[in-house]
Amino acid sequence: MTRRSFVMSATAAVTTFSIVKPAFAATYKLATNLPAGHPMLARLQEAATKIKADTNDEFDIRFFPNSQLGGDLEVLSQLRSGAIQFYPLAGAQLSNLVPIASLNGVGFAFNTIDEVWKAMDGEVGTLIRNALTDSGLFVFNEMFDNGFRQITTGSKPIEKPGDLAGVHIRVPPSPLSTSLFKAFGAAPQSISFGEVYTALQTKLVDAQENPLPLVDSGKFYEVQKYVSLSNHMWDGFWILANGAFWKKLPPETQEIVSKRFREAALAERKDLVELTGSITEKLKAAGMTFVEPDREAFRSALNATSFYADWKEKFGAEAWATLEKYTGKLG
Ligand code: X2X
Repeated sequence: MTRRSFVMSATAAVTTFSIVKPAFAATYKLATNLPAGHPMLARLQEAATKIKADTNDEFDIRFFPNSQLGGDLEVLSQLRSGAIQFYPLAGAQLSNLVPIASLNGVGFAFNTIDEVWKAMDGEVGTLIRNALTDSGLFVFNEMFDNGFRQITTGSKPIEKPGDLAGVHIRVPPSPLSTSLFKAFGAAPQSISFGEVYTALQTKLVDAQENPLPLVDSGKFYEVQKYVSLSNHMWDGFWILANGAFWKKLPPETQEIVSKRFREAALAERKDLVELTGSITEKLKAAGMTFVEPDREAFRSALNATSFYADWKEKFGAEAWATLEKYTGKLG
């Protein structure tokens, strides 16, 4: 072997050894129906930057916000088929695949965010996470906060239950949300989040309901006039991964991603509590009128319908009892 061929084979060996990429090295897709400016996106992007650093720039997550890849349920199919790898999604939309996923969304179940996290980091969360896992998805432990949902309208404020009669209101594609507003005599229309602004602008609907951070980041203040602080439902986001993709990742990589997503979820929960005050002022400055409706009147109006009895039957007595451990008797 000549000196020259020895040097060439040694160089080749070194080069081959040094550029062997770990099996998981790739760019992965995370899609979301949330607007780019939402606090959850900011925390997830922060986590993605840390994950990339923790994995020597090998594990790269590319974001597709604003429903770029399609409607809420369309993208859920893309996650299940493996076309995308990550998808933060609320229990409302997930209930189309796993009905129990909207258990936490029962009308007026929770009064405070502390009650919510006791339940969602407790037995209610476990019940839902297990059911989502049984559907083949990988579900990260900690939920992100979406917040308590408020009603916004274009033409008139909602101050008492009767004000909802006949109101064309957008709800997420969720049987529970549709039934809640039907119970108040409204005309709910389930529309994917990415199409809400246009539906309001074109007056296809006159109202929608979402937490204030989404009224802000969705720019709904441009197409709505009133905010009724109904707190009629709490919902959050599960961070989902395609099950097959997740299983193939090395355990140390799974731990890095889980750790960074956990940190992001806990930070985002704090963000939303801190932001609510400043967002209220921003929306008022943008011309929105806030009203404090009589929530007890809404709760007793709902009690007078079969809403709670119907959903107790649909979710099942065991799940309902688990929820009531945290909310007290419902209905
Ligand atoms: O669709 C909605 O309204 C949203 C973004 O709040 C949810 O994902 C439930």
